[in-house]
Amino acid sequence: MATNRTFTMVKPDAVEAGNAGAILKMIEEAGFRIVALKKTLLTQERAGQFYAVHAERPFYASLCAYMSSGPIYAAILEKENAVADFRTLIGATNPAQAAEGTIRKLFATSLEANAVHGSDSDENAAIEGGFFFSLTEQF
Ligand code: YYY
Ligand code: MG
Repeated sequence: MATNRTFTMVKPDAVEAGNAGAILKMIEEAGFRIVALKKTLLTQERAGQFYAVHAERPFYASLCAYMSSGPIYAAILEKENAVADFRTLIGATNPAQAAEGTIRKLFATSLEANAVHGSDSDENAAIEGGFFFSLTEQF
């Protein structure tokens, strides 16, 4: 069966709360293979580069401050239909609207501090994975 890849971050709120392990366990149990994984800290400038697509949005400055407020886990994941299936696993952006049993429903604390990132397309998954990992780290 053909597989493809997505990219995720366990965001600062979830790492701070000690939920990174539980979240990675849910991801593996949902059938995703961890291709690459690291714990790291974004500067505000790097967070701004990662979320550059949102630069004109009113929440951008706060989002960049939040995403650099503490360590994150960055990971590349592989599965059949990875991008769409991972968006289903994490739930809606706003945890108040996320379905029962989704990662954001279980672990997010607010719209901004929503526990995890998930890529929105195959193209962005490759770009975002490359933001954190060299090709020799992706196996
Ligand atoms: O892809 P996803 O993370 O579900 O949402 P995006 O619309 O790409 O927004 C990125 C990020 O920005 C979101 O996870 C939380 C934050 N955010 C916010 O703080 N306030 C909003 N009104 C929309 C998004
Ligand atoms: Mg998005």
